[in-house]
Amino acid sequence: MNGAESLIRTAVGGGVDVCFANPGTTEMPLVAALDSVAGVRSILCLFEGVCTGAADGFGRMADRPALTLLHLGPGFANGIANLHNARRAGSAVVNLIGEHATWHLAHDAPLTSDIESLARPSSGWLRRVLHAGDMAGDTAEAIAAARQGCVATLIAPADCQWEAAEAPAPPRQPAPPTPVADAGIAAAAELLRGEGSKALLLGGAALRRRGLEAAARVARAVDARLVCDTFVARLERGAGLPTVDRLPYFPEQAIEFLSHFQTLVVAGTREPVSFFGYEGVPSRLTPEGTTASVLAAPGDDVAAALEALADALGAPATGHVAEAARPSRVTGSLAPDTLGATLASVQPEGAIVVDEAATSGLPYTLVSSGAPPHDYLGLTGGAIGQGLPCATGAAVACPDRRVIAFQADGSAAYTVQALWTQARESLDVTTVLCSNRSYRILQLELARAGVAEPGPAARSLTDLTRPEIDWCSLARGLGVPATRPDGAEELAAALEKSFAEPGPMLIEVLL
Ligand SMILES: Cc1ncc(C[n+]2csc(CCOP(=O)(O)OP(=O)(O)O)c2C)c(N)n1
Ligand SMILES: [Mg+2]
Repeated sequence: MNGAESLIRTAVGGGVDVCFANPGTTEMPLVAALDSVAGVRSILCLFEGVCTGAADGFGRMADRPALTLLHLGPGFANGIANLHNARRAGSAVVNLIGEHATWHLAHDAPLTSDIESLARPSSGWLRRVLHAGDMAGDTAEAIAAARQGCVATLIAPADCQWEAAEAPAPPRQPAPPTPVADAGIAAAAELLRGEGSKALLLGGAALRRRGLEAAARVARAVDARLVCDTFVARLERGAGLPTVDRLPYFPEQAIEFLSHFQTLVVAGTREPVSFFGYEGVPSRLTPEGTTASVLAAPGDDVAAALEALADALGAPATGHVAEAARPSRVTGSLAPDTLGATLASVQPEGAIVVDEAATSGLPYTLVSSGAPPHDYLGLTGGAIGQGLPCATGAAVACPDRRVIAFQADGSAAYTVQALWTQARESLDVTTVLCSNRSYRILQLELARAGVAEPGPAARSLTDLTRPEIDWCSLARGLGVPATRPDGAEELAAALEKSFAEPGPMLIEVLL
């Protein structure tokens, strides 16, 4: 057995069975090991940002890591933006980065770079393998670290891959989430028993069924609203689940929204801050008159904390669930509101909705709380180009469910190669491509910045015409069938056709 084989065997033994890869020369022993050791599905992605975004989507849906296999510093660097999103999501990911043979490094060959410096900011765990014999143990540690909800990065020099190694390492037990102390539960209960209107701001595991059900009990006991961050890693929502309102994106609106609450208890996330700093607008979104208190931070056992809080408040056994009905079908021309209502009116039970629809997606979230139960995945780190890769990984994790990539056009252009992987792997992904032919959000930001009449540069830098992107041709060229419906009825028919057929499809919605 060589080092590469000991790594793959360790991965298989640790329950890791998918590798999103874009390899090069320094990863050849690992590529060979993916054949000589059974148990890992190798999936080629044509850009490293697709590998990392897919691993993020896989981690969010499978609650265990996939591997990425990336080529030296430059290959890894191409994947950083989506690792940034994965880090913000608390996703389990294990990156394997091939590196020059240890004795070759001193010669400063063209692809040599400081991989640690590139990897540190997005990696919660980072290590360089020093000997082939360490490969297995280092891999087991990387997997255990990732399972705690982090991006773990292992730099594997080529000679450590090809030299002889020992047996694979047994799985290491990941550390469990930190329990919230009784005093913290009691303090939150005390606060929530007080006067005034209340909200719970939820994130992380609080947005999964168990956490949500406990939060809904608390909400019912003290008449509180349930709120989540604007961009969530994974929210279980829909009929039968508690309704959770999204914090508005723009800080003025978020502050106004929160000003309706005297008490804000934060569980599974951090106190909210503005996405950007704007002149004269506070960074911290909690208004002056609101008392915020953190019950459970990310990494804490938030579901158990919410259950304990519900019990401490003597809450009823169940909370309220969504009362909204699924919207009925709409007719008419396609705009964000008719698009959102149409999608919510036909999405199948158990859908996984990956929302990188940006400005076109807002109406959907407002009308879909009564849709059949589904998972909703957001752009946690704000680095665009995440949606199509994330949908790809989610589809690999959940082959029995339909994935809906609800996707803005500008963001799609970063990582459109994901469509090819969806075609090659026959993944059940329906991409709803919101073609507004602009960086619409940046046009709104220009207006917010007081630029009433954008000049030619500002217009050119926020506009996606000249030429207009033909998304249907692009998709077909990458092996994905595509259609451009005209009006809401045709859109509903195209969606239903895609949901009924296996494999990917792209539906271009001209807005
Ligand atoms: C990696 C990365 N590069 C650039 C940006 C800046 N940025 C934010 S939104 C945006 C344009 C989004 O346009 P689109 O995806 O078409 O959505 P729309 O605003 O049109 O709804 C850009 C370039 C970013 N957030 N992340
Ligand atoms: Mg756009």
